[in-house]
Amino acid sequence: MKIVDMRLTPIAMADPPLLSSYGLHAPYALRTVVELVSEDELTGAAETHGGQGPLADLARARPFVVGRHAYDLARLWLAVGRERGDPPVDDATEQDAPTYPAQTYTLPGEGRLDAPLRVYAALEVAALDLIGKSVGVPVCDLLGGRVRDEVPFSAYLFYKRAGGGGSGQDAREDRWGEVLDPGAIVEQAKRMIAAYGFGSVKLKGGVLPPEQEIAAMLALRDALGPAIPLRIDPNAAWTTDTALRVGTALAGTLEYLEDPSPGLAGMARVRRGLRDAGVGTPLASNTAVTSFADVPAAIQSGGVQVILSDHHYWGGLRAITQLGRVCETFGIGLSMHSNSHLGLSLLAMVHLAAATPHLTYASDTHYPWQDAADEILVGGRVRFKGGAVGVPTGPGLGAELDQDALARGRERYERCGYRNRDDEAEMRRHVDSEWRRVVPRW
Ligand code: GKR
Ligand code: MG
Repeated sequence: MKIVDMRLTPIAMADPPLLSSYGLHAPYALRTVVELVSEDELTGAAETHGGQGPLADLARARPFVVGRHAYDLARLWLAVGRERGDPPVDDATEQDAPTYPAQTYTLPGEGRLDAPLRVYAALEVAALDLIGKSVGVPVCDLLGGRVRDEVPFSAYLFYKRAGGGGSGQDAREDRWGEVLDPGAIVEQAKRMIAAYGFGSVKLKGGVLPPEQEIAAMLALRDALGPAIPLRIDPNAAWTTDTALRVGTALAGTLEYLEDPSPGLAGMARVRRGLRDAGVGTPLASNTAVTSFADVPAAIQSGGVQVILSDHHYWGGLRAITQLGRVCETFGIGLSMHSNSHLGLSLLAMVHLAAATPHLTYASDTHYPWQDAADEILVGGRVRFKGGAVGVPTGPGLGAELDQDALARGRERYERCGYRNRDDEAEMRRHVDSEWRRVVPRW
C-alpha cells in the first residue's frame, strides 16, 4: 500500500493561562496534523507537537515518505534517523547543568536532540492508522492486541491565571477561573472529577513556594480521601534538599513524586534521602529519562521508579510497547506524560495503552483544558467515562478528521502569530518583565 501524499497541517487551539516552572501557557497551543494518503485513497492521520520547528522537521522527511509502502516502517525510521543524525544520547549521569538531559530545560517538542524520534513517531502513528483502515482493524490490534478495553487517565490540575484562552474570535469561556491557592485547587479537582470521573489526581507544581504546594496537596488529601491517589510534578523546580522536605511532608500522601529535582543525579539523591528518612515514595520522570539512551543510567542510579513515556518523542507507539517490556524486566513502573493536545493524540495514547500490558498508572492528559470548539475529529470531543476512555473498536485510530475543523485550526494558526511554545516569554509579557526560568528555583 504505497503512500502517494503526505499532508502537513499546522493548527492552533485556544489554551488557558496555565502555570508551571516553564512559565505561563500562551493563549494558543500549537499542534501539527500529519495525513498520509495511500494509492487506494485511504488516509491515516496523526497529531504531534506544533509550531514552525516540528513542521519544518516533518516537511524534510517528505522524500522518505512519499512512494514508500505504509508497512515499511523500520526502514522509514532508518531513513529519518540518518537524515537528522543519530537518536539522542544524553549523558544523563552528569550533574552539571549544561549536561542535564535536554528535556529538563527545553519544552517537550522544542528540543533538537529528539527531533528524528518525534518525526518518525508522527509518521508511524499516521501509517498505523492508514494500515488499520486498510485492513479493517484497530491500531491496538496492530500493536499486538488489547489487554484492556478502557484506559484510565488522571486529572491534571494546574495553577492558573484568570482567562479561558484564545483571543478575539477565538476567546474561550474561562470555565475554571483563577486558581492560586489550596482552596481553588481543591475546587478545580472536585469539578474535574465530577466532569470526567477521574480516579487519580496530579498537580502541576513548581509554581508557588513549596510550602504552599504542600498545603495544596494536603488539602487535596483531606478533601478527596485516601482512595484517590495523588501526585505532584514541579518540573525540577526544587533543590534536592527542598525535594526531601516536600517528599517527607507528603509521606504517605503521594502515589509518586514526579521530577522533583533536575537531572538523574538529583533524582537519585532525592530517592536516597527519602529512603534514609523511611519514605518509600517512588519517583517518576518525564525529564530525566526521555529516551532509551537514558534508561541504563536511570536504572543504575536508582533515581527513577516510574518512567513517564510519551510516544510523541520516544519514537512512536511500537517504541513504547517495547519500553513496557524493558520497564517490566527491571521492575520499573510505566505511565504516560502529556502536553496540550487534541483528540487524535488522545486516541493514539488510548490504543497504545490498550496494547501495553505493563502500564502501571493512570496516564496524564491535558484534554480537559481544551475546548470543544477546537476539536478536529468528526463527532467532536472524545468522551470519558469513569476517568477512562474506551478503546475504539473501529479501524485505525477509530476516528476521522473533520476537514472543516482542521481548516479552522489552520486559520487560527495563521492568525494567532505564535510559531513556537515560549512559556517564559509569556510569563514576562503578563506577570513579571524580569521572569526567567530558574531550575531549581527553591
Ligand atoms: O503543560 O505546562 C505544561 C506541562 O508543564 C507540560 O509541558 C509538561 O511537559 O505535563 C508535562 C509534565 O508532566 O512535565
Ligand atoms: Mg512531568
